[in-house]
Amino acid sequence: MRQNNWFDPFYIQSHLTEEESNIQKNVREFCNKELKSIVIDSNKKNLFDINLYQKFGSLGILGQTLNSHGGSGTSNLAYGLVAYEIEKVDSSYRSSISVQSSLVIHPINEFGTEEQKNNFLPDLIKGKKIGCFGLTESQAGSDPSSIKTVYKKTKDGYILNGTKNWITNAPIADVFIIWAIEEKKDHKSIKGFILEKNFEGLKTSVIENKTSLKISPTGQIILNNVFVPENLCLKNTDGWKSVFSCLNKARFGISWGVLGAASECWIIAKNYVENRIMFKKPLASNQLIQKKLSEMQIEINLGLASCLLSAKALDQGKDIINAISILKKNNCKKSLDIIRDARDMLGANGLLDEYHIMRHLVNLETVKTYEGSEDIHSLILGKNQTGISSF
Ligand code: TGC
Ligand code: FAD
Repeated sequence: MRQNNWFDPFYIQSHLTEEESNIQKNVREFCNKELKSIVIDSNKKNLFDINLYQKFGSLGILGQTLNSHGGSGTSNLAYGLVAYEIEKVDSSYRSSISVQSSLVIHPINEFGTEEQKNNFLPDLIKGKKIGCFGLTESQAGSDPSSIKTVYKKTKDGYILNGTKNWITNAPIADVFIIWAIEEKKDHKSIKGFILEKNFEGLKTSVIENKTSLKISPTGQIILNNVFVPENLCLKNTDGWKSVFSCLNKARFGISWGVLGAASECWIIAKNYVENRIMFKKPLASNQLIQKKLSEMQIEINLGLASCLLSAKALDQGKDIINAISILKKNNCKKSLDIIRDARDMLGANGLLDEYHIMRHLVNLETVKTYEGSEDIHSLILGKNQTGISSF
């Protein structure tokens, strides 16, 4: 009999190595066992269990592409597959991994000294320490070049002042990657610093009234004359492109992740319409319903096929900046459309917690916004095509 490969029409699975398949399978099992059972309650209570970080560490999925300091040394493709599996449960859990791996471990590994790597990476990779990445400020979201957090050089270090806003993990973090500028008459330079939670003058607060990504703790970081010793400056950064290199990594993972959320909602909707009898027949027997299912299948699989290509290119060391903007923009948009349709296909039941879809829908409003909003990625692509900046 002909094999029906409706779920994987492009044979994406056949492009994975045995190691990549095993990582995907292990993470899927972990999600089913440890995350699915707590997700609804955690979302209601705005609760992130910090012990999860050590579990992520034991699974080898923090800083997983590093092959030093305890990292698993996996491919970028495996990192994408992990994001895909975890976001099937909730974007908050994928966010926790994205921030730790791409926005904290990556800059320390890429721009840090050997001493900084030895001091911070092993605990971050094991999940014994939690990190956060402070770039955004209230007046500097899409345009980070407007940040006002400043550093001032002193004899043996730096003094930092400013307030970061909308920072994932700020309320639970041990390690803070902080981006700050120095404004002189004729130039403005950016530097990254590693701060720790017990530094004098560093405070955090929680954003409590967030209606999206509720499991993920988000907050402010208030820096009031914080002294940062010389040896905690990320010395090897090179202006804004170093900041953006962290964002590239996180955006790559997000592009896979949102397809996980969409895929989960697609299958929930498919199972539902196959069983729901309306007008004396299953909803799945109506053409309009099948059209929606086919559109979900098309967009998810086109997205996955493109993610696969971009992962392979990244693993070959190619520059995939344009692909990342295409995927971050398109996958978020298409996933939101798919999840909205899935919600619709469940009628009133689509509004209930136990069907998960509404939670994914509101989460993706965050994912569409952070790491470059949908329109910012259009502008990046427009600038790269025409050479004209329209920001
Ligand atoms: P622009 O003049 O375009 O660039 C300045 C320098 O940076 C280089 N560059 C890049 N390098 C590497 N990768 C990229 N993607 C790069 N994009 C730009 C560029 O070549 C230039 O280098 P050089 O050598 O010429 O100096 O800079 P701009 O100020 O005009 O920026 C434009 C824009 C809009 C693209 C940028 O500001 C942007 O991406 N804005 C969006 C902000 C954003 O994404 N923020 C994310 C905050 S972190 C976060 O949201 C975490 S979510 C946490 C979670 O996952 O849970
Ligand atoms: P704005 O920049 O004010 O944008 C508002 C709207 O205007 C958007 O639709 C945007 O597309 C549009 N717009 C902006 N400029 C233009 C233009 N030139 N032309 C046309 N349209 C434009 N940041 C961090 O640094 N670290 C984190 O860990 C982090 N975590 C986050 C977690 C959550 C839950 C959220 C919601 C945000 C997080 N952020 C984080 C911040 C995030 O990166 C910003 O919210 C994002 O960059 C957008 O900035 P903004 O919210 O200030 O929106």
